[in-house]
Amino acid sequence: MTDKATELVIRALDAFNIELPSWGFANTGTRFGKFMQAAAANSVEDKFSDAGQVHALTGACPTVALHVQWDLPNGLKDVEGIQKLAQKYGIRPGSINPNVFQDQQYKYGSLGNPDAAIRKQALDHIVECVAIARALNCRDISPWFADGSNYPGTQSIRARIGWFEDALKEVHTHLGPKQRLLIEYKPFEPAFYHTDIADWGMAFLLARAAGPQSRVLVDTGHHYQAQNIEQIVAWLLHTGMMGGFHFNDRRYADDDLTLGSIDPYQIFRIFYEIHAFEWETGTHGDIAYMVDQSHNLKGKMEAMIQTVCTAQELHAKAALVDQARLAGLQKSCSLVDAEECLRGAFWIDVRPMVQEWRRSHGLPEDPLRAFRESGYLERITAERRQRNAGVVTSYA
Ligand code: LRH
Ligand code: MN
Repeated sequence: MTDKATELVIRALDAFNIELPSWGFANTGTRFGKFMQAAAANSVEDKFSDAGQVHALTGACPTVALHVQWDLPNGLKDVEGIQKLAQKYGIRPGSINPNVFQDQQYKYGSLGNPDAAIRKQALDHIVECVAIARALNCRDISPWFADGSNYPGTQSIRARIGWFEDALKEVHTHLGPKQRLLIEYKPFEPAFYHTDIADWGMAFLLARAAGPQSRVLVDTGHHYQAQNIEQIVAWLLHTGMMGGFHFNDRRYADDDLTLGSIDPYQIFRIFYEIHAFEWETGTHGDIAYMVDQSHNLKGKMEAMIQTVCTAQELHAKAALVDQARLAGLQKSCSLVDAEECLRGAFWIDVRPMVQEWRRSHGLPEDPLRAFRESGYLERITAERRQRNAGVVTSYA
């Protein structure tokens, strides 16, 4: 590879961080069951320890996303504990995820619930999450809403839009000057007739209506099969509404599989749109790259290390697209040459350059092998086996 290519990859990786989800280290499953792993994180301290280990091995994930109900069950009272863990494990709290989908009162929705008292409860929780983010010096609050309905005629879709608009406007008034509200959309599940925030357009309009510090969060698993996700990304970049990503992969629906395991070219095409935008505008996209996966079968630590390494490789490949040449080929409608210019970068084996980046940062060339040789898995398995034992889950 030319020095120019290596230089492009090094510069791209220096600017690339990806945030890990605390819940990706815990025992998770599907409605058909949860297969327990003895080494799984069983406390927020375990999650910081695991995230800290992945960052120590990869140098690319200095923050961990927190899900308030799971990681700060006592809300603001847990902030000091989190600050101590961040200190101890060298990993900063990242995006703050409210949870208005788990509790019983949210059966018919949270901000979209016909019951004003329940809407108020959900609003209060999200406002507390803004305060938690402020106390932890976290920039992004990223609520996802399971809200919707399962049968036609059972809810007023328009009334619920109004309730969401009002509530998100209220949330926005509580944001600190540097904070952002990232609105995540999802077409279905757990609601199977309508979901209140089902696609990028709905999230876009609600974010715009909420206020200038609100943006859209794109979870790659939250799209219908035929949707062109990178085109959505292009629109969000063009309109200044691109807030961040929840990266994962899927074959069917919101499968939450490891990034690049099914369709690595999809993530490459997304990174290409961002690199093209940054090249054309000379600006940095101000995008929160985050992982949102649940590792039901793979070892959670290995799956997370695999994910970070794959993200680095796909980001590096996209950085090798000759933007100037491609722009010319697009202008002259040189279809085959343009396609080969883009796809050619995807075929480049960037791993030697990524290893060089790791060496230059005193990091192991092969984080997965370094992890396997570290004894970390054996240690946490011994420590956590008892705490993870006896937790049997069944669908009914
Ligand atoms: C919903 C979602 C959301 C999270 C959850 C863990 O499917 O993507 O981002 O809160 O997964
Ligand atoms: Mn998500």
